[in-house]
Amino acid sequence: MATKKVTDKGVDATGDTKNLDKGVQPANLKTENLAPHTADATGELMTTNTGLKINDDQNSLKAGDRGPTLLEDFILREKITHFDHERIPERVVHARGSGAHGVFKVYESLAPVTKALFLNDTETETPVFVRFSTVAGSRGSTDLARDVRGFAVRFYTEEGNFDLVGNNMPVFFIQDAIKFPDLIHAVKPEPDNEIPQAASAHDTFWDFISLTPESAHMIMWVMSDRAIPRSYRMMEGFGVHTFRLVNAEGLSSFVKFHWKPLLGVHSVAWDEAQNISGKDPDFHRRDLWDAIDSGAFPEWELGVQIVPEEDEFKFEFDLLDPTKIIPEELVPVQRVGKMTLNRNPDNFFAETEQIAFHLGHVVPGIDFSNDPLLQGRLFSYTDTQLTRLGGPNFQEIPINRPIVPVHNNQRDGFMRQTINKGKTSYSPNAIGNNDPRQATAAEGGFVTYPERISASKVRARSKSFFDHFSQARLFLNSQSEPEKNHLTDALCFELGKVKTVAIRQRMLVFLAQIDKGLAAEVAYALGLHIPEKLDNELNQNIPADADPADYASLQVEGSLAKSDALSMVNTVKDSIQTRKVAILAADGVDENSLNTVKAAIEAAGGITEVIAPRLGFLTSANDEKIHVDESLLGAASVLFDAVYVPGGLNSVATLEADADAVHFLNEAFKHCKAIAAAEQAMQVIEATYFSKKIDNDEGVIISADAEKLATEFIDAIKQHRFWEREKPRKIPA
Ligand code: HDE
Repeated sequence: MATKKVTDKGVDATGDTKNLDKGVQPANLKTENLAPHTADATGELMTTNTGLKINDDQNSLKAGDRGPTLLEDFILREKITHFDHERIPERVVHARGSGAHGVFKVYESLAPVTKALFLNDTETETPVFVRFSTVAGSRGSTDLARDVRGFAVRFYTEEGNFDLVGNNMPVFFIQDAIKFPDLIHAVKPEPDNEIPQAASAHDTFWDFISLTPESAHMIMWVMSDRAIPRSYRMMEGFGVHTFRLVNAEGLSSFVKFHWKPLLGVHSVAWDEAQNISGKDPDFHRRDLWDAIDSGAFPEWELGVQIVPEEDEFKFEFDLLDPTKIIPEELVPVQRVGKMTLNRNPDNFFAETEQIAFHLGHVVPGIDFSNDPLLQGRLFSYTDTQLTRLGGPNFQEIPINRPIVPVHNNQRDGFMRQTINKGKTSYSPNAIGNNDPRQATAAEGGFVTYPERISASKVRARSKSFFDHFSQARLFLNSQSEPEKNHLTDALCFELGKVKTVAIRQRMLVFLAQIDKGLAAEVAYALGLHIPEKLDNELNQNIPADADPADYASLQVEGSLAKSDALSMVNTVKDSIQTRKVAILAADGVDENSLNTVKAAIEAAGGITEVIAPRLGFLTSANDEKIHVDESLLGAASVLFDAVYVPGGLNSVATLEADADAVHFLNEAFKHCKAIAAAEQAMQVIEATYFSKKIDNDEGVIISADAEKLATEFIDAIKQHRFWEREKPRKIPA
């Protein structure tokens, strides 16, 4: 095995030069730490695992060239045996994911609230590894499933690993970890026929939800467009639970963690998501990889909402309840640092698959709250990883190693890598000078926050967790009209796939408690009436001997009617960085019309692809050759953010008659995307069904002046989508 050189400039820590011309990141402590475990076969001879050089890797050893294979063939046996054992179990949830390396830096010291060094020192660049994921689907499932996205960040700090294992939604379906297996069994494919894959639109999921009122708030998020992001790079992240920060004086405050993407929060349309799932199931994975590979590094700001300990009971919801947010209007999100993802993994399995996150990986200055969901998670992660990674030594896998030394008395087990010296593996010991010794707090030893607790042991849910609907209503009321329509359509779609009418009916009662208008719209689409309240059936999530009345949801009128932070309409719309623009063209295209707009989009950070009836080169009106990136056969409008048709009489005539080109435009219009055409290309637009609807549409730009068109087109792409097109509700294509 050849290991790579570590240098401080020019070559990154893995010795990889492929990104050098793309502003490559210098080596950091984690890339240095990975380097000795990285192999590069460039220019090397092939060997067996014992280092024996292999002379023939094409043929097995046989008794005569037409004879049987010999058991003696250790080269064949080694190769096949390894292959036979290549697979490990996928994650029981969040199986489908993509990862990347990066760095984090805090803007200003957070020493007043936490002693965590990586949040104190503005000079320290902390290496990170991030894994984004969907929850329900298997490893090979589509990226665009309607689902929550995992947003797990590992900080390799100088005090050990800190994992912030969050999601792209700030709340969760359930309030107690003991319900997690039920939730996941309900959403996963049904156990008799393993259908459907990566989808919540089926009976068992909605059966469970309809009986679990605490899921109301999360259901609003999952039915919103947040569940179908445009890109991992355009999602918010949330730690979900309330955590605890502790400063050097031992003073504690509560904290909610946020990630705010600098590109804004954007989603695709549901019809589009379903199409992307067919055209490119790796859409998000590819998008993340390509962005980092091209040097367009994704960035997020870390946000914190800090609540002083004495304000714990100041809110109308319980800070420990993971189905509640702290509205940003009540406690503003302070942006305290920035994370940049700047390096793709070298090997998906070794890094993205083998990373083992755990929210119990903390550093001094960060501690837990008593959120019962958080408390259960503290058990689950290591437990599941013991099976997934095959034993107790998975912390020695390179991606899981901290950048600081590890010393303790844990020993042996399958696949132990470390060769621990000495006679002692116990503490206290005198033979070995009592090493390794415990660290004092001053030396950085972790000391649990001495929270005072005096209570009886009970299996119970706190009454302060019983308001299930007011924040669901807050979310709904904070959505713009198009967002509300999408949410309603999502519910109609999902419940429409549910076969059992009683489940649909229970869901209508459930929804009516959030909003009668919403329930009425869904009831209409399902061809049902909203039944009278089904009191005793609604909340089955109660102990066997309890009086259901004691567990009835509290109907609280939240004091906040609306929170702007909950609507994606209010997100950042100031850039077209990495937005993909399709340029439809054919032989005879007007070069100036094509190149002026292409150059302007690229100068603004967008990506263009020329799409033509066939691959190879186009011949422009001036006989110049123009490279074609995709043919109309392979391309699809759903893989782009916007589309442009340049002029050129012959090109325009070809496209007008090409059904795929016209469909491309129709579909882009349906999905509310920015569309531009040179005036000369008007006849292509006229071949679409929407040509009569473009007069007042700010997202359709037609001009004879290529420069003016480029400027207006770029402004339109920044808007992301023109949802107002969806009036009355749907657009044909
Ligand atoms: Fe997880 N979760 N989870 N979860 N979770 C796992 O751990 C679990 C929850 C989250 O990219 C598993 O290594 C329980 C909330 C992410 O590798 C498992 C409960 C949030 C990932 C597990 C929850 C998350 C996981 C499966 C209820 C957002 C993927 C594989 C108490 C704050 C991490 C693994 C990655 C993965 C358990 C609820 C986020 C089984 C018991 C809430 C991002 O241990």
